Amino acid sequence: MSGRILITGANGQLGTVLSHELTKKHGIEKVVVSDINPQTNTPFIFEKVNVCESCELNAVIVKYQITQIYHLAAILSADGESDPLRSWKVNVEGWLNVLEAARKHNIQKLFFPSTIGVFGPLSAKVDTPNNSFLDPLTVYGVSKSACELWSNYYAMKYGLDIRSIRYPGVMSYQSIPEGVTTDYAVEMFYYAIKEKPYICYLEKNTRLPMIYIDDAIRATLEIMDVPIEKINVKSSYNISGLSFDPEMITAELRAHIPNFQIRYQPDFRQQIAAQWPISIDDSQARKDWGWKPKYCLDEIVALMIEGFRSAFNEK
Ligand code: AKB
Repeated sequence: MSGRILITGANGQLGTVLSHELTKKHGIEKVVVSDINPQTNTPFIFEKVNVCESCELNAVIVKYQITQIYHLAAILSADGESDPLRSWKVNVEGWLNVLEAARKHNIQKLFFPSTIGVFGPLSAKVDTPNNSFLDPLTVYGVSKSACELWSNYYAMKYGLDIRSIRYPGVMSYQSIPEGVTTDYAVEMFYYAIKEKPYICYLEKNTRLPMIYIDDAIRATLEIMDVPIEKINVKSSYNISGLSFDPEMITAELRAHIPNFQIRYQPDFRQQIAAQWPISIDDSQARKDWGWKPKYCLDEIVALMIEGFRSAFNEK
C-alpha cells in the first residue's frame, strides 16, 4: 500500500481497536492515529487533530502523505443531545473537512461510520431495510444522515471512493464508551465483575441491534478491501450482529456471574433507544460484499467477561 492511513477519533470505542488491527495489517509505520485528546504511552504514530480545524487535518495529510482515511471522530447519541449545535459542527463540519481534504489531496479511499441512529419513527422497527426513509429524532442521527448525503454527493460529483457502515450498538471490553445510548451493554460487565449492582437506564425489554467489536472491525476492514465495483450503496450499508434487550443479556451474564444484580431506572436514553430499530435487514451488505456476522450472544458474553476480568485483573 502506497502512502499511509489516517484514523481520526482514534481514542474512541472503535478507534481503540481499529488502530491495533490496521497497524497489525499494514505495519505501525503505515498508520497515523489521531484524536482531539492526547494518547498517553501510545505505541503508534500519533497526531493531535481537531477535525473541525481543516488546517490541522490538511497539515497531517501532507506531512504523512496520507492516502486512506478512517474518519471515526464524532459526538455520539447521548452526549449529542446536551449540545446539538456542537454535535452538528463536529459530526458534519468535521466530515466536510475530511471530504474537502480528500478531494484536494487525492485521498484514494475513505471510511465513514454511520449508525442505526439514522432511523426514526417512520422506519420499519423489525428488519429495517437499507433504503428506509431516514427521519432521525436525535442530533446524532440528523448529523449522521446528513453526512451520508454528503458522502453520496462527493462520490457522485468528485468520484471519491467512500465506504460506510451503519453500526449497531457495539460491545467491546477494550474501553468504556461514553455518551453512547447502548453503553449499558458494556457497563453492566464492569459492574458484574466488580460484584456491584447495576442501574440500567433502559427498560428491560428495550431490544436493540447490537454487534461484537470483532465483527464490527472485521466488517470495516472487509468493506474497505472489496473492489469499488461491489459498493452499490453510496450512502451507508446496514449491518447487524444480533438483537437483544437488557433482560436477555442479563440472563446470559448470570450464567457466569449468578449473583449479578440489576435495577431499571430509565432516563432520557430510553426515549432515544425507543426510536431506533429492533432489528436490521443487512441483506444488501451480505449480497454486495459478503458480510456475515460470526458472534452470537452466549459467545459475546463469555468474551466480554473474560476481557473485562483480564483488563481489570479480576480472577
Ligand atoms: C450510540 O448508542 O450512540 C451508538 C450507536 C448506536 O451509533 N452506539
